[in-house]
Amino acid sequence: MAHTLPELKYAFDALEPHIDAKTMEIHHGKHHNAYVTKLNEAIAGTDAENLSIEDLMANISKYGAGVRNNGGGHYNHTLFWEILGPSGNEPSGKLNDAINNTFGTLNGLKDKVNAAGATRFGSGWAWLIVKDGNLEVCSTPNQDNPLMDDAEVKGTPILGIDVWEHAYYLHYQNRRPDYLGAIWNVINWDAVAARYEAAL
Ligand code: MN3
Repeated sequence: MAHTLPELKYAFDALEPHIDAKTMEIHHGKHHNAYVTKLNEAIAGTDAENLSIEDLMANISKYGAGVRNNGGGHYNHTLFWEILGPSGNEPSGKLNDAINNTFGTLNGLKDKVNAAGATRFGSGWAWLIVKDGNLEVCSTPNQDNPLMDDAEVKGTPILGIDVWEHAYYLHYQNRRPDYLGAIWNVINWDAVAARYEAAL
């Protein structure tokens, strides 16, 4: 089964001014597209061709760096586009209760995710995951993610923030904390809540 680049459900400029249109266009059309192309090349003719992207992540230790980096890149960016959106709403329902129970407030959660992203050296991702029914914040290097069978902290990702420089450099240059501060204006919490309920 060949993997395909998912279409964005909003325009490249829909997340302005927090994420600029040029960054979105390059990030989706060039970076993510390259992960998909290289993943398909890396799995061609192997048993990995028959696995869903989630099953591939859950068995990633059996495969080489090409499958890991490009498969992780495809999974991570697919999730990223889904949990972003122009409307910038607030968490509600069960997810909101869980956030308040675990982190005190929504700002408590944001602080933890921002700290995880700001302290991830080099390139990687900051995550909100469901682990044993509870919310937890962690980060991963490169294109790794918490679904991988050899991840340091394992769980089901429900929100992921890309902290590679390609995600923010055109608009924020080296100011990763400014990007992390702004991205909360364009989180689609309905999508995060749907992922949360599915993970329970
Ligand atoms: Mn990226």
